[in-house]
Amino acid sequence: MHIGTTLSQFIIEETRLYPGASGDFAGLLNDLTISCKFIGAQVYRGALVGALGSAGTDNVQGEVQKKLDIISNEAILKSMDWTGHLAGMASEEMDDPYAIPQNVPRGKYLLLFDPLDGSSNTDVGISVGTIFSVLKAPVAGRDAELADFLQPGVEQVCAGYALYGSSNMLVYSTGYGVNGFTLDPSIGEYILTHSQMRIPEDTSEYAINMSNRRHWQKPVQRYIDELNQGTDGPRQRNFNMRWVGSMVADVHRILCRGGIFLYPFDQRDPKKPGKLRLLYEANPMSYLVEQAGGAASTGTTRILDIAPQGLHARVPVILGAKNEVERVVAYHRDSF
Ligand code: AHM
Ligand code: MG
Repeated sequence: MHIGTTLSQFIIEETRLYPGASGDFAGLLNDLTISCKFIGAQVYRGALVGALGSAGTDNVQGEVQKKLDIISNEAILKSMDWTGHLAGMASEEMDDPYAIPQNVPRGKYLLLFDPLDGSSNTDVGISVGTIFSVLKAPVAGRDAELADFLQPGVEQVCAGYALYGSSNMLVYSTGYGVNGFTLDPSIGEYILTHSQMRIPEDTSEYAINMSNRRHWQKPVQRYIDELNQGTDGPRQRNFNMRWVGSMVADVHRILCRGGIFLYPFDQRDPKKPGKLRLLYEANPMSYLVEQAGGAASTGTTRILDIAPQGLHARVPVILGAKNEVERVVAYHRDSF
């Protein structure tokens, strides 16, 4: 049996596209995949290793932390902080950036991550994942400062996620399209299985938490209401809805078979213009979606152009099939 292209081989071959690459980035990505294998193993063993349930603590967002949130966060910190590739790390689960240990050289990259996205789904056997974003440190070789992380998404040098679903999959992009790898547990390697993933410009499938309808602004209400009217409404065809409640799984479905995902502006809490966080959820997913031929907007602004206001800033997210995202943007334009 032919083994296929391993992720390690793919990373090294892709790095050769960058003249003068030192190998630092390839090392960083390889080390990160080790934590994705570890986290996946903990998620799949679940109750067998006592990993389910709440940890009894809150994170900076005021959300209850699951045991797996903390396990996953620690796994990434520990598999990355010794490598010498990073000047700092930031995570959904930590108020402030994580400082690299004193005895380790400071590298030239910054790693931002949501260690376990969709963790409210861990106790009920539903897919979850890890989201990551890599930036260049403005000054290599010194400790990263908070301001160093506040770069717009267009500056990302790599973005991706690991999905702990029916398989453990690693999907990422460095700006040459989006490729997906499936973990072969029998050999412990991610193997290239989804080459150059593309999102069709049109779709008949959407993802949104409908229970929030009353909190949305008019343009999103109009868009979703029209989809729901199906053949009886202005779109004159039926649309199907899916909502996993794990962004990684919802975005993965869109990369595999198309669709549009919305976690729009929400009028519940003026301090939170959306639920999802810009730096480690919206930006990496928007980068992947654009690399796959889709679009990503808040409704009024391209997500990758936003200047971040803080490490845990939240933004409205509308991403996926280009023509559908453009339609939602046009509805916003019409109404303001
Ligand atoms: P988390 O990072 O705390 O898991 O929150 C983010 C998740 C996304 O994965 C998902 O799209 C969204 O929250 C679901 O929110 P809701 O429960 O409001 O439908
Ligand atoms: Mg999340």
